[in-house]
Amino acid sequence: MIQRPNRTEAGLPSDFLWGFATASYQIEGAPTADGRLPSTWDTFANTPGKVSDGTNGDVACDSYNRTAEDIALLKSLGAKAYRFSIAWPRIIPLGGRNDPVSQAGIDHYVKFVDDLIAADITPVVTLFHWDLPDALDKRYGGLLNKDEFVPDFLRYARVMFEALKGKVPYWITFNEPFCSSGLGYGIGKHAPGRTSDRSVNPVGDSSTEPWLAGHSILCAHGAAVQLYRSEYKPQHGGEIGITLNGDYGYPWDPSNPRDVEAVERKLEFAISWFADPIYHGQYPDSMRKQLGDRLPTFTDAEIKSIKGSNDFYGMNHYCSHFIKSLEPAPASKDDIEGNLECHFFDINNNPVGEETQSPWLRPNAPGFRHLLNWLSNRYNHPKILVTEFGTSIKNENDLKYPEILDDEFRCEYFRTYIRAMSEAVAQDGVNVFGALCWSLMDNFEWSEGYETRFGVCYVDYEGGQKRYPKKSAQETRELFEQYIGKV
Ligand code: PNW
Repeated sequence: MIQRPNRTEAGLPSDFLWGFATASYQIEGAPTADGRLPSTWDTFANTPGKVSDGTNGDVACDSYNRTAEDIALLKSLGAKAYRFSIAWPRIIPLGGRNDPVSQAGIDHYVKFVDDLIAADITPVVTLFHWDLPDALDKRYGGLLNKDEFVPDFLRYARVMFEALKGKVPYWITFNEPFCSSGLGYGIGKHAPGRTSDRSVNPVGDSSTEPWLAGHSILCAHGAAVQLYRSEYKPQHGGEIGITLNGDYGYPWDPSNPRDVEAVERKLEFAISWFADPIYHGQYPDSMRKQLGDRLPTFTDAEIKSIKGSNDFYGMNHYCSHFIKSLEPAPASKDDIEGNLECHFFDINNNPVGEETQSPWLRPNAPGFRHLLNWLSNRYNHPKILVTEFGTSIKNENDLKYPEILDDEFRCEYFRTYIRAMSEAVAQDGVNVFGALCWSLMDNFEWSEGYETRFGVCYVDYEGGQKRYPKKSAQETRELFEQYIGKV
């Protein structure tokens, strides 16, 4: 660990970049505007039984038609940065490298970025936040077909690098490849919903497909970074990286060495699956050992483009679990997590945190600081941009306006998490240079639809999508302002 003078217990640098995050399919609506065609998420959400409340992103927050309103909202909340994603099906509706581009779609995002800059808000742009053009899935199997997917993604990336050159200081190639691969092709909870579980989907093979999908993403990321660095960065500057999700783990039984070991394996299966090739040039040994040749291998050219491809580490982090090793390892049941189980309670029945509306999320702020240190140590102290953190609240959706604006639980989440991050920076020397709260506003929460809210602003879906800042919108601003400039 890098030693820093312990000038303060908790603080963030004076140029710290803070703000809010969203993603195209979750907020935009307008599914056919400017020539947009369906993404795999449109198809998935419109398949009965896939989204718990039977909804889809057809209207969502209607942000495609409310860009000025959203920028004014960000401004009123004091945000310095905004992370949003571009919808590939708006840029190249059919998706492929020989398919036509939609100039209207491109113009929309160019204007949006220009308007953000004019409002003095730094754009943080994600190229792929899960809305793959459905035509590519139908044409060749999407992420499963690396040789087709990589050149198609590269063409899309080039169109956006060209359109936004000189305007975007932080590019993110992919959001959470673990979710695209593991949830999309392993358990089938996300688009395209493929899995070996025949009660969920008649097609898919969870014993191989997640690793193929993940491999395609890594190769496409490497190729896009190589393109950016050779043709855009020299003249236009800007940094590029990938966003990886990762929750922290504690041993379910700290006195059991198998559980202690399983914690490391859990972090490797969730995070190092992608981060090890990027920082160390190969998949983690624990994954190779368990998966054998079900885990693909890189060609020399691929790994050359992937190793060293992060200018910064994009970190999404929400929560922690207690980790229980599965013994003996069942044939393939829990491959995706690494032959282990994640629990909310430890061996003595202590909860990791309080219940929320999300079946996978219980807040535990110390885990955030632990994970920041784990990443910093394993990957040689990278610059970290926290691209998402936040929480849902149990039964928040039962509340009506104006009571719903009093989101004390979310305020407490941000109080403890921003404090933990500020301690990691000030006391442990972890190099975090920015943090974006998930989310600017309530939105389409994937397979949980609109019943689960993550916004610091309430969206009235029955009242014309009007946005109202909750208490946490003010609280996050005060918290960042309190810590910024203190190291
Ligand atoms: C992330 N899970 O998704 C995404 O990047 C956001 O789009 C999303 O809205 C946010 O976190 C809150 O969920 C996840 O089931 C979705 O473990 C589901 C899971 C994890 C992350």
